[in-house]
Amino acid sequence: MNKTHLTWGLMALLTSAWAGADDSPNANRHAPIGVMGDHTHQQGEFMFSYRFMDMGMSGMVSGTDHLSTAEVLDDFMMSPVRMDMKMHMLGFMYAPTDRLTLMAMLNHSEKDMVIQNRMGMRFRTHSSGTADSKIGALYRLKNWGHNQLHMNFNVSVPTGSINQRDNTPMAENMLLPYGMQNSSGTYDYQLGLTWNQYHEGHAWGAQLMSTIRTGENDAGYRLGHEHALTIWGSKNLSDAWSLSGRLSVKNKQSIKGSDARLQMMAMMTPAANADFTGGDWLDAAIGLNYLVISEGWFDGHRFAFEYSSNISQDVAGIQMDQGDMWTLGWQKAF
Ligand SMILES: [Cu+2]
Repeated sequence: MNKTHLTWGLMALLTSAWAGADDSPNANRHAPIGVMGDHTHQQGEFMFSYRFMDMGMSGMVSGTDHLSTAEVLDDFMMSPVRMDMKMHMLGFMYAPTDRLTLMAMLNHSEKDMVIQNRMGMRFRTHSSGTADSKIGALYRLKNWGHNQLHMNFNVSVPTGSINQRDNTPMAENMLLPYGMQNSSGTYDYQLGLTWNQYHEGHAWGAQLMSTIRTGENDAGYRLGHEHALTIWGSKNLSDAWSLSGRLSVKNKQSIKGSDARLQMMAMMTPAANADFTGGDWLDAAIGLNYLVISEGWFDGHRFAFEYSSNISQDVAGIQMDQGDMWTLGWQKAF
């Protein structure tokens, strides 16, 4: 064997090893579970997913400053104390071609808010039901080296309700404030750009996503547009396990217009003020991805966990402290 043969042989071996490593199933081929529309599929593939998100907020902020309940009660008759939001998300993806992946998502939300009034009395309001649904497409723009760039386009259909009510000490069956509703009440468009860089032992990714709301809902307002950037990195612990870190920045505008039915309540609690809904948030998250690699029935199933915490925030008016969120997910492609 001469040098040329050896070189070609080595190159072939390296290429197949590299290609093998790159194509072989491994946990960090998917972004942290809190990221949506992070990956595309091969022609003919489809995928089911389920996510459970739980977000816990407690305390109030004004701009960047934390406020005590007593401070809020200096200006308002009632102050939110705690809020818990749970979301169940059922997802479906299908790729008619290598370039195009279609997706759909159904959501169910449950929200609880504990409120305190000036007399020191606390009460709880609850809302639950179908939230807004999403249909969309991911279009693969470019692959080069270890990189992939794709575009995201989603339409959010207002299948949720902007008329959630509950009993309170003031009145029975009262309309709940904006944050307790589970719909925008409008058709919203999401436009995004997603970059992934895959290596054998680690991966990088970033996603830019804008949510543009259209028109005005039946109650005479529309939620603020949102712009978000998230950047993540993940490291394989083995083929099956990967560890991830992620940073997200989000800018949200305040509600345009207001719900006339909340006019009285807006004077009583900051939660019912439409101008107190915008802001900037920076969150950091850590996550764990697990891909089952076995001969058994669970082969190819993915399980993932992510815990996210607010690092800094600058909000319009007086709002709830962003707090912590965790996400649990399952995914399986066929
Ligand atoms: Cu998928």
